[in-house]
This record gives sequence, structure tokens and C-alpha cells, in this order.
Amino acid sequence: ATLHEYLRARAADAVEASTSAREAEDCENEAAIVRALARTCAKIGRFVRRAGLTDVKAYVEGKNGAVNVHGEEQAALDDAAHEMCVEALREEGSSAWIASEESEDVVAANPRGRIAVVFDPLDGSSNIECGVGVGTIFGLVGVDENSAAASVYARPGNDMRSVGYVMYGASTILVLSFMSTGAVCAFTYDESLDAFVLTKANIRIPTSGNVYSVNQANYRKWDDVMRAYIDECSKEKKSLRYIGSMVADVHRTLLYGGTFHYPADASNPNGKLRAVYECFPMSAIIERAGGLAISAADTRVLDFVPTSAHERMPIHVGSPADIERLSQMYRESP
Ligand code: AHM
Ligand code: MG
Repeated sequence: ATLHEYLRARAADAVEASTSAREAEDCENEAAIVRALARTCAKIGRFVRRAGLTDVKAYVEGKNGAVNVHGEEQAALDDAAHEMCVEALREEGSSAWIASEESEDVVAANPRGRIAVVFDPLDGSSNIECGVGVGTIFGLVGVDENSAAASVYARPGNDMRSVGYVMYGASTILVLSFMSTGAVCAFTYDESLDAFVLTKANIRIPTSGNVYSVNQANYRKWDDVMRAYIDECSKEKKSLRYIGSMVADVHRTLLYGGTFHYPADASNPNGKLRAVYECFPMSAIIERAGGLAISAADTRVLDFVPTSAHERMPIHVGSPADIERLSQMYRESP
């Protein structure tokens, strides 16, 4: 099936199960928003693939030297991806709010809308210039009509409805969990059809895995438990894999099992990754596929309530047995 067919069927099921016209309309709108995002990601994928070529340079002139709200240098392709997403969501029309990692403020869209969209348009952008995988991450949140901007982010990750990411790697892959409880499915972009085609239905993460993924250069800045856990991984002869693109590192973790971490460290007490745009959607995908996502001993990532749209948080996601082991080590530490 194509993504369009899949969404049409799932939305029809949801409409049938709905108990009010309002709820039915929300399901239809949710499918329409996901469709718009997928179409945009196919376009972003074509730009990523052509990065460095002259026609792309005409569109995005290499690095533009701009600094985004997190103070990091922003590659121009980030800007372009952000613009493309905002444009597509505005055109689709039903989103209440649009919150992007690349924009300081949550942007108001349709005041009568009941679904807000949060996204990181191009994550891992330091990998663009050398042609290594990057991705787009998104999540949909239900809000009241005429809600305030804070209703988009000042709530736990558990509230996310549809969540997904697109990985621009050797192929362009969309991983989606549609609506609040949707199975995790992968769709591969077929250039000849200009469509995402279902390639993996109902993905379940392996119970444990042989790979751990973390920026081990930060080892000396971690707390004792994190160091002990990684020592144990190494003693157990697990393999280390780290691309430096969260989407690619988490995607591998989802399929092959194991763990991905961006812990707190001495220079970054809340880690590096943003709760709303990165940690929530990726953790929701992993948990809906049977994995676990924690930020500390017993604290689920998805229970965290951010106080700002760009707040960061520590994250450990992956196979349930492996994350449970880390959680146990934190619980037992004095
Ligand atoms: P970005 O939003 O500036 O692209 O940063 C996020 C990326 C993630 O994709 C990745 O997991 C992490 O940064 C890697 O950070 P580090 O280089 O500190 O290991
Ligand atoms: Mg990012």
C-alpha cells in the first residue's frame, strides 16, 4: 500500500470509531496534516540528495552563517526545510499552531484548528556537507480552539498523537505511528511513483540488542552510573555505533535493537536534545514499538512537562531490557 492508501484506511477506521462529528473531523485533519508533511519530506529528501549541486546552491547558498535560536550555526538547507514545512502546513490549513526547532516562537496558524504540529525540519544538519544521513522529526498535539501557544509545549510527551520521522539516508524512509495508538510502520519513498510505499508494518523493537549509541567523547563529563553502564556494554563486547544524526541512530536502534543515549553531562546539565521536537516524537515511536525511553532512573521521557518550547532533556531510548538495566543501575546508585 502507499502512504495515501494507508492513511485513507486508518482515518476511515478512526472516523467510524469516533463518537462525535468533531472527533471525526479531527481524524480527517490529522491524516491531511500527515499527508502534507510526508509530501514535504519527499521534497526535502530531493534537496538533501542534491546538496552541493549547482541548482541547489542557487536555492540555498551553502552555509549562510545565520545562527539559530540555540546559538548553533545553521546550514541553509535547515532554513529551506523549515520554510517548506511551514508553507505546506499553512497551505493544508487545519493546524492551529506550528512549532519548529528552527524558529524562536511557536507560530500561530488557524485559530479554529485543534491540532498543533511540532517538528525539527532537518536534524543532524552537521552531516549534510559530507552526505551522511539526516532527518526530519514531527509530532502532532491536540489543542483547544483559540488555545495559547503554551498549550503546544507545556504538556507531557504522552499527549502526542501522530508521531514520525523521515530519514534521508541511502533511501528515504518515513517511520510513522498514526494517531495516539497507531502501530509503528515504515514507508520507503519510491521515486518512480513519487509515493511512500509501506515496507514494514507493525515494527517491534528487539527486547535487547548488541549495539549502544552515544557520543563517547563525553565519557569523562557523565555521572558515575552512565559511565558504569557504558563500561558494562563494552565488557559485554557490545558494538558502538554513532552517526551523530539522532534520526539515523534511533532508526538503527528501532530495527536492530540496543540503546541510544544523549545523557546529561558536566557542560550540558540537561543534555543536548530538545524535549518537544526531538525527544518526545522519537521516544513515542520507540515506546509504541515496545521499547523504553527514560531521562533518569524511573522517569519516562514522555512524562516530562517542558516549560518552554526549546527546553532540552537527557534521553536514553531503546530495547526494553537494555534500558531497564540502565534504569536499575540508576535506582541502585546511592
Ligand atoms: P542539531 O539539531 O543541531 O542537528 O543537533 C542535534 C543532533 C542530533 O541529531 C544528534 O543526536 C546530536 O546532535 C549529536 O550531538 P553531538 O555531536 O554532541 O554528539
Ligand atoms: Mg535537531
